[in-house]
Parts: sequence; structure tokens; C-alpha cells
Amino acid sequence: MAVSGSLIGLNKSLSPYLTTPKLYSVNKRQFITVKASAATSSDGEEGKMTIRKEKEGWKIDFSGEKPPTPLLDTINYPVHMKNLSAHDLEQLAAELRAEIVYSVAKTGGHLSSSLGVVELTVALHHVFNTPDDRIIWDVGHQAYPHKVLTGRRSKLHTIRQTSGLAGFPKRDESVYDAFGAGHSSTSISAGLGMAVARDILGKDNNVISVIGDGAMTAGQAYEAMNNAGFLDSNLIVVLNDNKQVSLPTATLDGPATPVGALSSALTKLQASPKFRQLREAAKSITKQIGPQAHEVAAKVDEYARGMLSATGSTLFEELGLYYIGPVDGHNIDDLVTIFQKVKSMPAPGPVLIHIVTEKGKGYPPAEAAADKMHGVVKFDTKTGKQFKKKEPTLSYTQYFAEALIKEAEVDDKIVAIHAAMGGGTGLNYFQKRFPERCFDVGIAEQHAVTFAAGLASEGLKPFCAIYSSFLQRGYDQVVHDVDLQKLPVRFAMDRAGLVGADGPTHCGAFDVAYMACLPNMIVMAPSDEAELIHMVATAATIDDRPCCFRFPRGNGIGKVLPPNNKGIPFEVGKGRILMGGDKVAILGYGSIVQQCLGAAEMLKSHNIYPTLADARFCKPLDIDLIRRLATEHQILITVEEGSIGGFGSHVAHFLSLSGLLDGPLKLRSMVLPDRYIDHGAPADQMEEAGLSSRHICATVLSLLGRPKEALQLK
Ligand SMILES: Cc1ncc(C[n+]2csc(CCOP(=O)(O)OP(=O)(O)O)c2C)c(N)n1
Repeated sequence: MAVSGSLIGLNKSLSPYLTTPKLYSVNKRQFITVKASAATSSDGEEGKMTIRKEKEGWKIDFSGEKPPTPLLDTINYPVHMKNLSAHDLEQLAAELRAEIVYSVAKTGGHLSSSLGVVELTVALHHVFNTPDDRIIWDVGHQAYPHKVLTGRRSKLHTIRQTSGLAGFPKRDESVYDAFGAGHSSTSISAGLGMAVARDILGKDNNVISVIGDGAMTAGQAYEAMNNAGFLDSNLIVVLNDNKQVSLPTATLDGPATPVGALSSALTKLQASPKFRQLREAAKSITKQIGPQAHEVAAKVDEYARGMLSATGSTLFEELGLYYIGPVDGHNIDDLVTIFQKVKSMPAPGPVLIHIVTEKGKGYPPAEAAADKMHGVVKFDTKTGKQFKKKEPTLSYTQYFAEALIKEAEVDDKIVAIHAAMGGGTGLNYFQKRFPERCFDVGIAEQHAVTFAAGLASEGLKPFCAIYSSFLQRGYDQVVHDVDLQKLPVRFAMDRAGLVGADGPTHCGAFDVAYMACLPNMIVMAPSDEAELIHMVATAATIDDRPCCFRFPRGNGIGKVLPPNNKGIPFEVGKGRILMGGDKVAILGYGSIVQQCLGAAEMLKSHNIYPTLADARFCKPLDIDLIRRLATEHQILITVEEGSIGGFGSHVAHFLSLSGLLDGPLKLRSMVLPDRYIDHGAPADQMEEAGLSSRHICATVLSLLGRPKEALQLK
């Protein structure tokens, strides 16, 4: 196909800003360079332009207050940007970029992925008719510009906060969010489903899936492309190639080289000057001569595409997608031209438009940062310096990494695997210490699990570190490749339980339920960071079967650590009593034990002295401990930060089978409620979940027949 073009069908008389005389009665040229008043100028210099077009492109002055955004101020919905000129669209992109930087500086959140797709977002919303046309943002962490342009600008300052905008696209939040996301690599499957539904229902809207080169490393993306090539429905896939495949991290030296063969194939493609020249030629021919030149251009284009084979990058075409690219993803003119062209084709089938962007584009501190400022806390816009709180303790993630390094120092069979999450799992530290023994497999949790199974089957000791919610994606592999074969893979499940701002997509609610139902799996959870270190040591010794341990997002509680951070293995299947009492027993599983301790303290003021136990193991259960708690107390309450079907269910099952529920014992299981809990502050989430110390205390009081006191707590 020729990338040609009569650029953007302009109808300037309809331009929204020209039809808004109150605000913009002045000449349109005003928007080419936006002059800040002396008052808003960073240095008080009269007439300093805070957003301006220079020879090399648009520049934003981030040194002072948020610059004026006169054009963006006229855009509430995509319909308002239909008639903007190419120049206006560029200006809109610059203003949008400023809006996002200044807003995220105040809230924290995902920054650089959004900055990288500003031009793409503007071009998509200019050309396509959302919400009828569907845009599906893969992962969705780059959707901030989309949210701003689709009626949510005034709420951007609430993003990721309790009752505020979600950090990812969410169908409940806006009709413009065609598909919810958070986990990666789903956009092509969902887009294909929508395209086929459209065909069956006799509609004619466009479907556009936007997927990053990182998300493109997952198997599901290929499964979807393979199917798209076969079904031949009209579907547009935009591959956003910014050369960052794994989640970058600021915890170590900087981003790692992108993993996987796809990334090098894409690089080769972009590096081919011959290919690019041909593309340019095709473009300029059609631009100069107009639509009549299609045939010529198509030939040049076909030849150019032939080049792809020479560079070994025909993968997309072999899967049946029509490949267009590479395109400069920051050139709105080109993007608009191509989108219009593809949109006007009657039956293009599945098309893949490969765009090249820079993560953090247009914000110098992000461009320069080792991690491109992927995920940030509040920061100073001038310098990009983040206001990170000094915490007295490290994160659970770091204690895990530290403990694993200690085990690996004395056991050269230990290897570590993560799925594009070196920073998030702490394994970057391990990688630094043992570069040969650490594997970043890309966003490919299924592969990570079976790869670990392969390593285990040859006698190595793999630790597979995957967030609780992401491991859901590798579940069949956990069952079929690991547990069924009783292979000793150790699963370190970070972000277990509620996770705060990331919300329900990232909430580790289900791992206890999905792991503890497996016949061979040993399932454990530490109640604090010292326990975590011991559990890493325990896992290292379990050689005859798989095991897993879960730990939460956030920091340790300040527990005294074992010498040199080297753990001592626990006896498998044994819990411990933390506090002896009577009448009431509280049995916590995992880090929620801290809330149980808080509850026990509160209960003292009601003259109640419960026994408090830390289960440590969900499987095998410490049946001696549970039997004791059940027979020596009137009330037994289990508490866990996980869904129904987890620890409490296993305890109840054991108690019922052993007849211990046939007598006077009152048993209650406190678990996460049977609904998804929205993003928000961790304390708010805990309140909503009903698992705080107060809630535990209230449960005890009402079971003891003291409902008034219980109510007073609420
Ligand atoms: C299934 C799954 N695994 C891991 C992640 C964590 N994660 C979020 S963004 C990201 C990198 C995505 O890279 P890419 O798609 O190229 O987007 P970019 O951030 O570079 O714009 C990862 C690994 C996830 N969201 N989903």
C-alpha cells in the first residue's frame, strides 16, 4: 500500500477554536507559538514562550508553572479535534504533553509511556471516530493522553487515587475505553474479537489495537496475529516500538538490553536505510502527484516491502498481516496520513503499522533517565527529581532478592527467572550478582513457568519470581508442567494481596486458592520480612516437589533480620504461636498477621486476651496447631489477604473432616470480599476489604456476644 497523501481533509472554517470566538477571537496564528504572560513566564522575562515550535520540533519550558494550553482547553472530546490542521495537531500534542507532565508530577503514576504516545493518541483521535471506532490500549499504562482527550481531563489529578480515575483503561469509566487492561498482550485478541463481532453484526466501525514492543513479546499476541491472519477481518494493529521490552527500573544501573529476537528484528528493520529511502520515495510520490499515483507508489511500496524479507522481518506478513513501517511515531503528519489511508481502504484485512517512538519523549528528565521515568512518585517538573520518601525499612521485594542472593552464594544450582520484571521482582540485584544465573524471558509468564520446569528437570533449583496476579497467566503451566510432574520449581509471588494504586488488575487475590488446591504444591506465606528470608531458605531446601511463597507490596515492618540476611529453613508444615491467650484464637496467614497483632492489642482494652498464631503454611496445614486452637478455644478466626477458597477454606475443610466442627467451636474465616476492589490508597482498600485490625477486633467482639462494642469500632 502506498503511504500517500493529501494530508488531513482540512475544513478550517469548522475548526472548533475558530468557532469559539469568546476564547479565540484572535488570529489562528496565535497557536503556532503560545506566548505566556510575564506572570506565567518562568523567569519573568516578558514574552517568554513556554510551548513553542522550534526548528527541531516543539519545545516545552518545564522550568516554571504549568504553561497555558489554549488549544487543549477547547478539546473535551475527540469530536472537537476533527478539523484541526496539521500544525494545530502538533500544538495540541505539545500542550497535551505539558498537561500530563504537570499533572503526573502532582499525583505520581505512569509517565513516560504516555509521553511516548502523545502524537499517536492525537492522530488516532483525529482520524478515527471513537467511541464507535474502538481503540484498545495494550497494558493501558500509556492511556493518560487518551483519558485527557476523552472527557476526563478535569479528573486527571485524581488518577490512581481512591475514587479517582483508574490508572488503566476501564470500561466502567468511559465509553471511550473499549477494553479494560492492566495485564499485557491482550489487545490484539480483544481487537480481533471486536472486529469479528462487527462483521457478524453488520457494522462498519474500525478497530485499532495499540501494542508495545514489550507487550508484543507475549505468546498471546502471536496467537492473536496468527488467528487474525486467518480470519482476515479488518483490524489495525499499531505496534509501538520504543525498544523497551522489559519493565525498566530505576533500582539499578538502568534499562537492560531488550530481550528477545523480535526486538532485534525490529531494530534491523529500522536500520535499513534502503528500506527507509524506498518508503520515503513512495510517500513523496503520492504526496506530490495525488491519488492518481497510487499505482506507481504501490509498486515502489511493494518493492520496499520486499526488502523486509531480506532483513528477515517478514514475520508479521507471514502471519497474514499487512505490514506498514517503520513510521516515525512522533510525526503526526505521517501518522495521520497513514491512518487515513488505512481507514479509507475498503477491505485491508489485518494491518500492522509499526511506529517508532521514544519513551518519555519531549520531557528531558524522562528522556535522560535510566528508567525513562516509567512509573513515578510525585516529582519536581523542572528537574524530574522524584520526592521519594525515606523509608526506615526496605521493601519485601528487596528482602526477597537479598535472601535469594545469600542462598545462591552457597548453592550454585540456584537460578532465577522473571518475566520482564527485573525491577519489580528485585531480581535485577540477583542479575547483577549472578548474571549467568538470571533469566529475563520477556512478558511471557507461561514460558517462564515451563522454562523453570525444564531447568528443574535437569537438576537446577529455579526460583520463578512472578507477581501473584501475573502468575494467573501461567497457571496451566504451573499445574501441568510443574505440579503434575512434581518438579521443584520455587514460585516467589510478589504483590500478594491488595496493591493500592494499580487496582484490581494487579491485586494478588487468588494465588492461595489456585496454588493450595494443587496436590504436590507446598504453599507458604511469611508474616514479616524476617520470615520471608527464612522462607526463601526453606524453598531452597525443598527439592522433591514444587513450592511457593507469597509476600505483599510495600515495606517490611522493621523486624530484626537473621545474621547476614541468610535464612534458616523452617520445618515444612509447622506454624507458630505468637501470643498465648484463652477463649479466642486468631490464626493469621501471611502479612495480615500484622493486622491480627493490632487486633490483639485492641482487644486488650476490652479485657480479651486472644491466642494469636502465625500459620506460615497453608499446605501442608499444621494440623496439630489447628487442632489445638480449635479444642482449647471457643472461637477460632482465620484471617488472610486473599480470596475465598484459600487458607480459611483449607482450615475449615480439615476441621469439618476431623469432626472438630461438630461441637461448640465458632469458626469464622476472614477473607477478601467476593468482589474486585478498586484502586486507591492501601489503607482505604484494607478498610473496604474489612480486614483491618478494627474489623478483626469487631468480629471477635460480636462472636463473643458484645455487638455494641463491635459496632462502636466501625
Ligand atoms: C501479563 C503482564 N506481565 C507483566 C506486566 C508488567 N508490565 C507493565 S508495562 C510492561 C512493559 C510493557 O512494555 P511495552 O508494551 O513495550 O510498553 P512501554 O512501557 O514500553 O510503552 C510490563 C512488563 C503486565 N502489565 N502484564
